[in-house]
Amino acid sequence: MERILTGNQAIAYAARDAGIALGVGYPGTPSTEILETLVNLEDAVAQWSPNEKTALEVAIGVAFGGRRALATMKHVGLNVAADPLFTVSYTGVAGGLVVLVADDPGMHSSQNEQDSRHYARAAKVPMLEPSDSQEAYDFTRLAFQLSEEFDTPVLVRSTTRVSHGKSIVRLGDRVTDLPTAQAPQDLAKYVMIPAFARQRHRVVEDRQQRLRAWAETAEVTRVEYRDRAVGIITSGINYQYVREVAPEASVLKLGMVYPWPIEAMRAFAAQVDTLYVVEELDPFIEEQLRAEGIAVTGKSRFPIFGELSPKIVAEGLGLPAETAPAAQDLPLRPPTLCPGCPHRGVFAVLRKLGVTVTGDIGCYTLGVGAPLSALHTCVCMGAAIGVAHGLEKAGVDPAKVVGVIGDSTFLHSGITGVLDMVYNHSRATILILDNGTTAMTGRQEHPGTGKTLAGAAAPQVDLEALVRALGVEDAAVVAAYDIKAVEARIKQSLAHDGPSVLILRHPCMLIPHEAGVKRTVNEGACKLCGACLRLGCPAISKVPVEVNGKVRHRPAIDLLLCQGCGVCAEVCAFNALDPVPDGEPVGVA
Ligand SMILES: Cc1ncc(C[n+]2csc(CCOP(=O)(O)OP(=O)(O)O)c2C)c(N)n1
Repeated sequence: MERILTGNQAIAYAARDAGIALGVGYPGTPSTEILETLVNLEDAVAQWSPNEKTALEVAIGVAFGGRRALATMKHVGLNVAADPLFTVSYTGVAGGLVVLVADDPGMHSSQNEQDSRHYARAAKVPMLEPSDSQEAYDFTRLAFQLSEEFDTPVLVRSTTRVSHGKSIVRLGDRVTDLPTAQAPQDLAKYVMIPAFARQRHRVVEDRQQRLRAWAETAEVTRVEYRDRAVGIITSGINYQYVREVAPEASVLKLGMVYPWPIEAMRAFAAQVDTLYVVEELDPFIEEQLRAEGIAVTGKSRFPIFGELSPKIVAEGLGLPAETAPAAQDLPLRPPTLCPGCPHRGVFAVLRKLGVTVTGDIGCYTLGVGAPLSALHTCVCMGAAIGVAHGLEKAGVDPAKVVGVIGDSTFLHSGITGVLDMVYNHSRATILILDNGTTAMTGRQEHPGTGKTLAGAAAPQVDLEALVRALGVEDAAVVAAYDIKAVEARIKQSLAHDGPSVLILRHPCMLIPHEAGVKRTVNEGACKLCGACLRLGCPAISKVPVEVNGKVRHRPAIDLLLCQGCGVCAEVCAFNALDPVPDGEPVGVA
């Protein structure tokens, strides 16, 4: 059967067809749609975990139990899951274990552009890298086979273009003969105390050699000889760029990017006059070739930053750049909070209070941008709490520092940060911006939403009770749109001599809802002060008006965009934002 699928969809089909017992992960662009696809496939079971570490541990349990499991995450998620990854490399598996990691070169939606290939080397696990949706399907299925054959977890690395690009996929037969679960019995294999782990390390090193030997002659190590003046070693999406701009060049396409098939690379190098490595991000393959004494051109011609493209590859190979489609000069469209976003008013309050805001990863990171301009740090998921605590230890006045973190991020990795605050007598004030979803990645469920990935009812964690159970006495829930109450409660917490956690609650605007009372500008009352414009609401635009010979700006509200949150009316000191009566025609008012 053939279908047009994204790489992510193809991975989901492959996992289902390989007979997995479970797909498990935590959302993160560009990996999120894998589990969202999987959960809707017949006979497939998929679930979100609170974070990538727990996801991988659940997948490890499935694999220890003799069944196949897929764990999915974005590149930074693999940092969170790294602890179990390095040791499951030692234990190996019973059922196949595949860890799908999706990298984001160019940082379309990430806080760094780490190259996950280093994890394969560091954890000593094989890594496959598909270059289109068909390979995403085939390599995922192959990964399960290799996992069982070599008794190892297998990493499959995707990147944004492979995950989100679409191409035709021929689906294979589904595995129907599924093994029954077995509880693990082999202590020396599954209990990693030093005495056993020392033995397992030897097994891992031996496995590395066997995997390398496999890669030397594997079908996924593909040599394509054409004109031998130029030879290119490449993998993943870069293979497509190379074929597009240098169709005459000879190519060695690596399907397994670790362990490297070094003899195949050496043999290829000997057959071509000039050897290039075309790889995104780090010189991972290039450095290995150099270490083996193989002359190669790589990062001196291709950037270490960002994504490659046909144009960049053409230029690096010294080919006329016109052979590649021209890059479009599109206008920049900086991301912004949605109209009606419950985070907006909170940032208006924080800006007004003039506090230092330690931020976190989520829609609320957009509080950094003008005109809100009220976020001062952002490191990784959960860091808002530790960084606020650390600023206090550095000597910054805790009455002038506020940490902000979303509900999904708090449950992912914020709980231990609050525990640390309580344990070490921090006075920091933390705001949990609870919009009832994981909005940034497209509105996924989490343990605070009361629903599973499959849409079934689930126990809903009570954030306030959780925070109190951690030992926070100054904890409260405040309605996020009520910005006067938000301001008053934040001030109270800043003055409190101990750790404080406020849960600012209103559902995300992406959750289906009825709009509130929309607003329109009362031109007679408006004093052109700009307070509403400084909210940065996409529904409010600036209209130039002439006043006493000077150009000033009057707000105008697009009633199609307005969600009726009322925050603009709350910040207006002149009551100039009138409610629009029900049934009034919408348009720009
Ligand atoms: C370790 C890690 N995993 C996943 C992601 C992807 N990601 C970015 S923000 C976010 C969560 C956002 O949800 P929430 O904290 O509730 O804030 P919201 O976007 O809803 O405001 C996720 C999962 C990431 N950046 N880092």
